[in-house]
Amino acid sequence: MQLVVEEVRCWLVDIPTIRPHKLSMATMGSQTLMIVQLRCQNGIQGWGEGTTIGGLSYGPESPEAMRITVERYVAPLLIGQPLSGVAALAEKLAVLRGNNFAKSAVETAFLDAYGKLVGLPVAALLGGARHQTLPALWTLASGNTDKDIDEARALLESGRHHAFKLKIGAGDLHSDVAHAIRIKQALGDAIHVHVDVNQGWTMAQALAAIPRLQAAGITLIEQPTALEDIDQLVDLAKRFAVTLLADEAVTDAKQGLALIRQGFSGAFALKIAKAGGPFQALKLAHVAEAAGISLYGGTMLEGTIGTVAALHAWSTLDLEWGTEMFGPLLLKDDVVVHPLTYQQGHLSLPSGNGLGIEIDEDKLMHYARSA
Ligand code: MUC
Ligand code: MG
Repeated sequence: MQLVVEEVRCWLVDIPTIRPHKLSMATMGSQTLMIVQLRCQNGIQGWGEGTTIGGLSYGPESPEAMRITVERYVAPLLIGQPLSGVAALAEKLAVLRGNNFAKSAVETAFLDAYGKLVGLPVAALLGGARHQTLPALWTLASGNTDKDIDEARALLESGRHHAFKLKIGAGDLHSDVAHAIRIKQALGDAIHVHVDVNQGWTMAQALAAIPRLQAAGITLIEQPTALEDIDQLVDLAKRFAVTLLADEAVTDAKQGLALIRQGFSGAFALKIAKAGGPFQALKLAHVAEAAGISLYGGTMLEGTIGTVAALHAWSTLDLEWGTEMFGPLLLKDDVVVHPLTYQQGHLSLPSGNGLGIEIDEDKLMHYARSA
């Protein structure tokens, strides 16, 4: 069946976070969602979302640039062209270099619309859901150890989350390590705690810190060194029993293959934004599976639209390290009618065709920037 896009619209939506979220490269007080709507023949609408962290602090695409990319460069390629599915869309988008975050928003909107056209959920277009719920951890990043411990204890008590990730790499090495160890000790052996350094360390710092984190029972060490220093990541993964998780260093299937060829033996963080959409992220996942690399479902702190898009893709996989699809919970509000269900450490895949979500257009207009 062919989907014909008639109009492409974008909005930039700013939503405050429930508390400051402190990462090595930025402290977030709000998140910008770049929302894409594909208006298609027969009244079908598809919705997508592109996000990043801290403007241009995380990657080379800002939300404003994603919007221009979609409006100026993607829309003319799509409008009026019958497309037989997500592979045909990928072929069209391949003429545009880079800009994977913007492409992810477009691929998501396309999958939503195409699912509505053929009467199937997005997961079915991507291979079929093998899981209706997925584990979802919470990220502690208030910038204060005691606050993080209180936050984790409250979440454990409520049952909403059973596992945590800590954002470190902004402070000095010894306080960061002490912070992680204190939290791990406070939560106990049974609770998975993983740290994300977001490239904050030199190799020497990583060599000093990782043995202490490993001894304290930290279960995953995410992207300790600079994304381009692949040899360091490969070396660290070989040296330590604790699993090294590649995040910024692995975006798409090609980069994954390059890392594997260099002998990387850790795990990969999948993100729809890094790869250029849910379909593209699965290409990386399949390369990793073939090489015996374990997987983790990552987020760019998307709201509900992007989180659900990723969830459809992750539901087709076995993710040894679970997911961090908690983005909507960090936001004070969202642009959907029904929030996602998080309970017992898990997030449920919504039912229905396409993404299975309903957009609240009043909220979208309320939060959208006027220019
Ligand atoms: C990242 O680098 O993993 C995911 C959770 C979070 O707090 O930040 C992101 C990005
Ligand atoms: Mg990360």
